[in-house]
Amino acid sequence: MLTTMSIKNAYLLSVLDDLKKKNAHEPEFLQAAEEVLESLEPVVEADPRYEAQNIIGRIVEPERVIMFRVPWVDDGGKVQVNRGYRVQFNSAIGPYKGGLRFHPSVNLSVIKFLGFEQIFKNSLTTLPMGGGKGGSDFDPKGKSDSEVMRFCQSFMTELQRHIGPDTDVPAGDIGVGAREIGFMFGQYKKIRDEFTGVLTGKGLSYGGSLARTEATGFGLCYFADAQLKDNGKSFQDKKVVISGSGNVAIYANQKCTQLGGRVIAMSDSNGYIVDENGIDFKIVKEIKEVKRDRIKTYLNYVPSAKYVEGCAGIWTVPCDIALPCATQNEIDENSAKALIANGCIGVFEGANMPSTPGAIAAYQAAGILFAPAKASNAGGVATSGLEMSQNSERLSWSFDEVDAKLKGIMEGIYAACAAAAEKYGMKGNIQAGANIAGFLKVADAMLWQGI
Ligand code: NDP
Ligand code: 2IT
Repeated sequence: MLTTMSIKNAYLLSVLDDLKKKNAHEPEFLQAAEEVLESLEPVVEADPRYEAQNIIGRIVEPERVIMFRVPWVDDGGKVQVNRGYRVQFNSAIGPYKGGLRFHPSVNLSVIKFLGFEQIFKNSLTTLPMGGGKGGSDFDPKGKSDSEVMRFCQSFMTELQRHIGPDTDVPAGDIGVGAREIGFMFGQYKKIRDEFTGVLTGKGLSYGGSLARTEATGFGLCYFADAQLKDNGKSFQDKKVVISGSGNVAIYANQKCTQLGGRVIAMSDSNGYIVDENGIDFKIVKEIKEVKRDRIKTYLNYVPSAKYVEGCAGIWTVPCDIALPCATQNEIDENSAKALIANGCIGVFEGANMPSTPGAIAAYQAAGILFAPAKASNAGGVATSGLEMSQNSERLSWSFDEVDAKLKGIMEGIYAACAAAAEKYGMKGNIQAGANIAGFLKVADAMLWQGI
């Protein structure tokens, strides 16, 4: 999997070598770490303090990993057990912050890759948030609301002792939305007897922020729009393919349609739909948020649309712009080459690490635009940061106020990534710029705080 290896710096190579020995069974984590370390080569060579203080060796090691048993009773009275995780990766610039993922594919490697990425993403937002991530191999799909509630209560019964509004503030991710956050918040409050902003993505009636639901998808499009404009392009009249049909995908559809694009394909893990007239995000919202149904039922609303079984084929649908918003490694080298051959001008990542190293190499070789997840999907956690601010001052801001702050943050992240790339001799390489800009603030804080 790690095919892009080009690090020459001896210090970075020794850290990477050690990391591979210690984490040999964590391919996703190694993939995420190697991608960042590669970008940091010029930074480490320019400032000897990072090696002298072993900042890189420290930043790749989580401050704390918590793994726990989550027992619960299903509707048939049978006792089930899942595994829960919280990886508290780095608290140099603020309390640990990052989502919880409930999906059968969750394991320690997946949670560590997500937690590691979150360190740099949260730094890029400019808000005071450290990096963390958690979740479980529990699958909410096909479970009743009562089963989901009992699972969430059991999960929080253990997690509550490790988190707090100034310690660690989880939120949603795949399989964790408003329903799950509500059940977990209720359980935290019961056990701790505290009404605090311990989770973000809360319902509006109990401390949630307006625009948090839309924030990741909207933020992705604000970022893409800034990058397109900087390159003399825009969403106007562009054909857009969006993978996934969950929280990020739905609101990416809404915003890029507002910006003049036409979304012609969306997917779930079973397959994808194609509607050349443009997919109405409101129908997808109804299918996914209200009915919790499959994307193929879009054909009941729009019989002229097409459904294709299997999700990977979505990248063969000719488009101008690709917004991967489902999961990690969903675009491999072949899919990237298919996108490029069909004339795609840019890939802007909504999901975390959706492009394999081979796919990224293909984008670079073709010279198309590429926005890396830790920059382009930072709008969700940035708005979580705004939710924390509102909770702290016990006030709530209007939708337009939050949305305007989100837009400003995303434009600022694009500018910071572009500036860092240029400063370190890689003008236009937003991937390297994101890693460098995200790293510098955290590393500086670590230097100030001592060992
Ligand atoms: P949701 O659970 O709301 O939706 C996930 C979507 O992706 C569903 O359509 C799901 O299909 C699809 N999907 C999940 N796993 C796979 C898979 N293995 N193969 C194919 N499709 C899959 O999650 P989100 O929209 O919240 O998250 C999507 C991505 O965005 C993730 O990578 C997440 O980490 C990232 N992200 C989320 C943020 C947020 O605020 N929510 C913030 C930043 C990043 P199905 O229903 O069939 O499983
Ligand atoms: O990957 C992510 O940035 C998220 N799932 C959002 C995290 C958050 O704390 O809002």
